Amino acid sequence: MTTFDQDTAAYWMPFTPNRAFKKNPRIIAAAEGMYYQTFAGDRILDGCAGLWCVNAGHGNRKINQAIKDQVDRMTYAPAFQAGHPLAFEFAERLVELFPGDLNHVFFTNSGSESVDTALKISRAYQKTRGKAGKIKLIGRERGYHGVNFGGLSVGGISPNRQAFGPLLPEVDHLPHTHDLAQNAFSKGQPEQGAEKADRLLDLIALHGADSIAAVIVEPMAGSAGVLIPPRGYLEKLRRICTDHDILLIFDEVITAFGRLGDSCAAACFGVQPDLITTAKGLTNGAVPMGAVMVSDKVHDALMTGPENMIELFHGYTYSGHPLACAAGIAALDVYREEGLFERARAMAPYWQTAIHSLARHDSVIDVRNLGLVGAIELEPRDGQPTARAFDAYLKAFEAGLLVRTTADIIALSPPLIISEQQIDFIANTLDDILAKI
Ligand code: PXG
Repeated sequence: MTTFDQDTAAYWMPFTPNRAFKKNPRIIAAAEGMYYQTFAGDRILDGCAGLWCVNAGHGNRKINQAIKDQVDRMTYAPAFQAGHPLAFEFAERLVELFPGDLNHVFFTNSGSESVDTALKISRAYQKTRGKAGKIKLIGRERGYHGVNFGGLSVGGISPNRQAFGPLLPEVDHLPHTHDLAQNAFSKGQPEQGAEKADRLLDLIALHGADSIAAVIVEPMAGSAGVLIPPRGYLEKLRRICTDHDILLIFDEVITAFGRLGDSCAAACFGVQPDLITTAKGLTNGAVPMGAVMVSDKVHDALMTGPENMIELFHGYTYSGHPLACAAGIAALDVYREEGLFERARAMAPYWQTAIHSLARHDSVIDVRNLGLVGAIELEPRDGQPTARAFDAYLKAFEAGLLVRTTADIIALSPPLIISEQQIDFIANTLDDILAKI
């Protein structure tokens, strides 16, 4: 196909204003390395690593080859009551990469499924050790944990929730940590706000620790517009959870696999959760897959009862799918061989300087960054929330740069293979656009 002349009516696009999009579709024809290509032959620099997933860049040869080889060997093996070698191999490789005693892996097919799996494992854990009353799940305002009912219930982005109630009962939320009055234009982790973790103590006082199974947070919130944890905040959450016998789940669908310059945010911040949810960079986005990393404590508590009985009545037809495992093992090889986590860490200071140069524009009310993540928050236009950022999005696309916007925030998360020149291109392109909007 060298042009796009398809009828667009049948495809109901996710998280997209369908009617507006179909009047003016933006269609991507191909992708390689840092770039997309349109049918007109224009190159577009990918400022978002797909949707935060293509950490090693598009079309990595080694990952593609691994998938092709596996296609010829076996494209499916039953996930229940039988296995295939790649799922075991991939799990072993993942365990090596994650810190502490996260020594067990439950495979899913997406971030949303990883989250619902982690929430279910948390409740099952509490029940199996005789704490059947510990059922409440605590999320956070502005949290994004995917779109299934569990993740939606602990999530805190109101438009995502409003049409779909009632959601899960027995859920409560911590306040978010975003505080422009105190922390605007912070470089890296903001200084102020660790005490927001103390609100968990209020929820414990309100509900009783005996009723709470788990707390789930994104260590760095991505979808809600890149909210960087204040210094000391995650450490405090960990301490409170430990003190009150509550599981701590880090949702690392975005932050795992190098985004912050380490294997995951838990390693980056030196804070050890009991479970970690992942997806996206797990396979470099090449084949859909998610994985929940589970600690010895939680896993071992569930490995009880008669040995011929299923320990956890949960799983998916495509858990540990052979093509996804092949892609994932190759992705881990590429991350290691190309030193991409270290590369992200090494590039982070250059990235920080480049994107903070955009602070000079009047419409910019905050610039924030961590690892290879950045956000530029714009003053909303009077009576037209989101319009200014979407204008920037469209102008950037025309100028050959793909960014993400959420509300009036431009979010950036390029593939970890980005060069200094390409960082300059992002900063210069946005600089021109911000001068005009
Ligand atoms: N948890 C977190 C923290 C996420 O960021 C999910 C769960 C759900 O993953 P799935 O694979 O079910 O989509 C996500 C997904 C964006 C953007 O641009 C972010 C996500 C997805 C699409 C776009 O901010 N995060």
